[in-house]
This record gives sequence, C-alpha cells and structure tokens, in this order.
Amino acid sequence: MSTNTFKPALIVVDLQEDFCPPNGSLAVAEGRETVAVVNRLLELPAFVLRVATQDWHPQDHISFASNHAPKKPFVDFATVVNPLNPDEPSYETQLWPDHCVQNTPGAALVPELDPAHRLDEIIKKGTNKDVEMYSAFYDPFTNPRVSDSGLAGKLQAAGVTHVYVVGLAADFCVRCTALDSLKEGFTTYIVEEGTRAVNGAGWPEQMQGLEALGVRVVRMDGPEVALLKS
Ligand code: VGL
Ligand code: ZN
Repeated sequence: MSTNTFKPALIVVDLQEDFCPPNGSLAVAEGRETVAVVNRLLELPAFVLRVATQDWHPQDHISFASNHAPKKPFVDFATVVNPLNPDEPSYETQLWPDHCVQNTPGAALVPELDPAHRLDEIIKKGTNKDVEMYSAFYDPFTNPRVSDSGLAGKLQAAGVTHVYVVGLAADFCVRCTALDSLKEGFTTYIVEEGTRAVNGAGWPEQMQGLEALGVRVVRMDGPEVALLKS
C-alpha cells in the first residue's frame, strides 16, 4: 500500500484512572492491562495523528445514578432529551457510578500511559451535563447535534485514511467511537488487545455486531498492525 493511501491515526479512548483497577469507580476488569499495548502502538512510526480522549464530566452529569436517586448504577436508566430540541426523539441511557469528574484524580489519564509527549492532542468529552457522549466525535443527537469534539475535522485536515481505536471501554466509548469513525468514512479498526469491555461476557456478540457494520476487530500480530511498522 503506498503511503498516500495509508495515513493512519490512533485514538486512545478514556484510559483514565476511574476506568481501571484497583481504585477506579467504574473499573473495567483488566483495564490497566491495555496500557502496555497502547504504548507499543504509540511508538509505531506510521501514525500521522495520535489522539487521546478523557471522559470529563461535571458532578451533575446525567449519566450519574447519584443524580437520579433512588436509581442504581449499572442496572437503571435515565431518559436523555436533546437540550436544544425537545422534539427530537429521546432515548434511555445507562446509569453509572460517579466517574471521571472534572479535575479529580479519577479523571486523570493513567500515568503508565508514558509517552504522553507522543500524543498530538487530548480531547475532553462528556462535559455537557445534559447529554451522554460515549463517542470521541460527537453526541448521538442530530437535530441538532449538541456537542462536537472537532475530532472529525482534525482527522480530515491531517488526511487520515485509517483509524485504529483502543482504550476503554470496548462496549461503550470504544464501540461508539469506532462506529462514528466509520460513519466519517475512515477505514476503522479496533485493536483487540488494547481494549476491555465493561461486560466481558457480552463482548463477543458486540464484536460481531461491529464487524457486521464494517468495523474490523484486529490483533496485534495481524496484518493491519504490521502495516504500521513499515
Ligand atoms: C464510558 C461508561 C460511562 C467509557 C464512559 O469510556 O466507555 N463508559 N462513561
Ligand atoms: Zn462517562
């Protein structure tokens, strides 16, 4: 593949203390095991852009069960209405423990994500208290869109063709980021060893669903990662 048709970007999703054992309020099993893999990817010379995201919620965020007492995290849901247009269809979103509250230790990127100097950009998302934003690109509303991180524009400006997604959690923010990347026209890969799911048992089925939509779940020893080494 010639270099002008292969301009890959790496998106490192929410590798934050609150999503990792041992102390994270929303710790994903083995979440911290992804960091070594992500660091290996960050070193590869081929990436034209390396972006990390941080889930970055205000304390009154709609996704916190604590803001909907007596509802419970992991099991209950809340209705999300487009704050700019109450007539756009609403949807139910899963509730979580308080996590990634702005400027708290839990919101920090994990310190083992050593090559912080290799990141071109850190994008904060989920800052609007009224909307849930799993994707690194934008929230799920379209009429109108409420929050746009500007990521699509940055990838386009850099001439990116292929997007490699890693980080946490596979079944929420990684999944939504990969689907929006695909929607934006990028060939989109999730590197499996670089992610873990909140619901590990459900991940194989989620993975099949993603593949059916066109996202490719690839492995560190596979040809899609080998391409990054030349
Ligand atoms: C995430 C649940 C709530 C994620 C963020 O990063 O996957 N999951 N907020
Ligand atoms: Zn969140």
